[in-house]
Amino acid sequence: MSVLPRKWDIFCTVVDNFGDIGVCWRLARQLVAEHGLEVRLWVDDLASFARIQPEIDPAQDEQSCAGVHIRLWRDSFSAVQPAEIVIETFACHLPPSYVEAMRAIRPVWVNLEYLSAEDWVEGCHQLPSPQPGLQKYWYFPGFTERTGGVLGEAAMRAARAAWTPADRVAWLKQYADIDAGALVISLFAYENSALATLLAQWELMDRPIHVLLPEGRLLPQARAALELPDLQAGQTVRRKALSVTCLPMLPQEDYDRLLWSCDINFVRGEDSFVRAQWAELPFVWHIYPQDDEVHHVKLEAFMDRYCADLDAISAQALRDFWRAWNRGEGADVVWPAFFSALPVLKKHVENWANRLAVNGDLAGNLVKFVLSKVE
Ligand code: TRH
Repeated sequence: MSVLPRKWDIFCTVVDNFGDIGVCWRLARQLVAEHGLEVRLWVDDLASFARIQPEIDPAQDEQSCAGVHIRLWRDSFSAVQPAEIVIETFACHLPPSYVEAMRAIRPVWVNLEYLSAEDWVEGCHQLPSPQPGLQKYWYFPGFTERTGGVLGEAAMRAARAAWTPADRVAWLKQYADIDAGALVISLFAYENSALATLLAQWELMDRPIHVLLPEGRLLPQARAALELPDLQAGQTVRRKALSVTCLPMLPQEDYDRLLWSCDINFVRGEDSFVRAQWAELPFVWHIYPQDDEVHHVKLEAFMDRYCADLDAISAQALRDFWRAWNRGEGADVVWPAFFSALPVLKKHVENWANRLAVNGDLAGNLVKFVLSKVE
């Protein structure tokens, strides 16, 4: 019987934003916490890392956090002994000297890819990708049992299940003074030209709306729409039914708690998108825009899967709102239908999360795959 090798290296380049390190950091921590592995995480941008995990010191080339050994991945990569398992994330190109050293010990080498709901993913998942003197494998996260699943730690799922309405109120209170009956919305997104008219629409709601806006790429447009050029983290602005509180960047685990505490979560990219699904509350996905517009195909692929067993009216409301938000126009026009669908969408996301859990989580599935490849 094969024995799971304990030493793992994970390589992460931060292309932009926080999703690359966000995914790698969760994976590394989970491999240590739930599988008892020794993980070295190589990252080329510690400053971005520190934004989601404040204990990280960007000035330290080597440090440990949550049991993970963290190393700054410099261009001038000095020779190290490769681990027994090597995870290259998002095709990030390992240092040539490291690959050379791998030839001597022939570790299991996996390229962990980006998450997509498209059908072709099932056909490519776990395929070998032969390299001179080495074997590499593709590994694809996804939403079906023929993919690697999505990241979802057992501890997070237990904490989410135990999160009570009282926890929610107490947690939110740290950041904002929120009316008891308000619809609370977290709003994490890229720049979006649909924002101004959507905020204007929310001002006119019968019910109070409280928006929690993480500081970042959407903030300049929020400042312009609210005519408050100095709006910054910690401040709240009120306009008729609408209140907007700008939040500081939260540590990653607190960002989960934010998602568990809102009525609707606007999320983006890859990692927050997955966490919103585990939060089991209605969400709106702003997909990472790509130059060749291929993101629209990916958006439709996810909506097809996600809406497959949703009633026609709620599915249309979701599709219309997500499309408008991703197009950057007309979200205000389709908001009323989306708002009406919220009770159904809440039940729906709970069922969806239960089904996701049946596929197993990405870290656990990856461990099983690696074990099957150990010679
Ligand atoms: O930041 P993102 O847009 O990340 C990415 C990158 O753009 C990447 O290059 C791209 O390939 C990928 O998307 C698809 O969105 P994402 O993936 O949601 O990552 C955000 C991370 O930031 C996530 O781990 C949650 C974390 N976060 C915090 O820890 N605290 C916060 O306050 C917020 C708002 C986010």
